[in-house]
Amino acid sequence: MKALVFLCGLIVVALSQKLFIGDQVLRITAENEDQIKLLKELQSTEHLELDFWREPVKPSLAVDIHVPFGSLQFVRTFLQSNGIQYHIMINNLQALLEEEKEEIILSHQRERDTNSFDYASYHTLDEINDWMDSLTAEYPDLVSKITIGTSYEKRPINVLKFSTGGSNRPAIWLDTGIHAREWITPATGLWTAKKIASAYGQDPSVTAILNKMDIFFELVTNPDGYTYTHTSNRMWRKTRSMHSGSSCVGVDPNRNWAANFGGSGSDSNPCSETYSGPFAHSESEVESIVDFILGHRNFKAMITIHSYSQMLMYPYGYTSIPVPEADELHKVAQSAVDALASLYGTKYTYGSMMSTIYPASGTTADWGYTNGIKYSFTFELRDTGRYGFILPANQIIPTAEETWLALMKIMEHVRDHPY
Ligand code: 0X9
Ligand code: ZN
Repeated sequence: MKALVFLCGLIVVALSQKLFIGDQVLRITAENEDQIKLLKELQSTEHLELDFWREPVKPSLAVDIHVPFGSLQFVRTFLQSNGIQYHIMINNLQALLEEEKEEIILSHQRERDTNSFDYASYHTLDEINDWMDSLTAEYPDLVSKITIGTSYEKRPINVLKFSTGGSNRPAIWLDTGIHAREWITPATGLWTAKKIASAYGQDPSVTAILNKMDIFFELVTNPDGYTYTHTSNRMWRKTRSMHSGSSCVGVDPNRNWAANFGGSGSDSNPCSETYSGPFAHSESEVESIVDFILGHRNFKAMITIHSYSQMLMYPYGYTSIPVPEADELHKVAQSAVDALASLYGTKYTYGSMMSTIYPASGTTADWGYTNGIKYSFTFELRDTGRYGFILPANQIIPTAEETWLALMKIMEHVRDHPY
């Protein structure tokens, strides 16, 4: 009987999930500005329902488009007739998602502690919350969980605090999972949080960081969106809030911060994937962090982790005017990406957000920087587009291991350069 109920449950979940049968992800290499312009026109053709995983910006940067099956013929003809080169990165998105699901079912087990936990698999929000409780129970003198707010759908916004004492020590902020579909980021976050906890008292460098500073780590920064990617639509990016005047759901939480809010690289259309929201900090997921960081008043670093593209970036994201500390931040980024590459040869590009990826306004790192947090960085983890947001689970641990080397370089620099 129990098995039958479980099976029915699975079928109900499966039926309520958005399907992507026959959808493709195309990689396009624009040869000149005219082609970029054409791609932008394509992007604004709403009825095609294209999802630009990587936007058209400049000819040197590849453009990745998730094309629904029904729009494929039009898009292919459009590209061919305009002489725009492309190739198929993902041939059938649904097939890749099925593989991902199978892997989750295979590895699924009720983990009782953070040692037997399967870090090489993707996990649901409930599993992550249970894991956080285990971690705090296993390292009671180092790790605690604080709730800094509530999401739109009333889920707690949890942050892990790593602290060896003192009062209001200088602090480092880390967040993963602000964009719902970027599953590799909370998966990397779990491994990283366990690493921090277990390395204290063992690894002299981590110990020296934690003897001077506190680390705050928000693993699932967009809990409603993350849940939605598990239950309904794997490709969801935004929050799940509703705003008057539109039936479209969600705000891009990486366009919602008060740092050139509403400027270039963000969209005022509520149906857009880069919708900035009705006003800055309209999203409680963003406002909770803002209130927490401003209330704390002693944050020295803010590191926000996204995927994909293999990049490490510092402010600004909305203007090409360099920040006064650009030389220092550039050197820190360089040493971090060098350390990262030393493990598996994974190559990262680095530089200001504006010059490395594309202009965007209202982002986390620009908010951190303009609020006095000099060491504000944005990571874009693996890969460069072969799998994009659907990075196979067997890459979780290698990704976390290499990212750790980069994070350590940044955190050591912050530790050794008090300001
Ligand atoms: O667009 C974003 O928010 C980030 N890329 S993602 O695919 N993870 O969504 C990049 C943000 C980098 N910042 C700026 N370009 N300003
Ligand atoms: Zn992102």
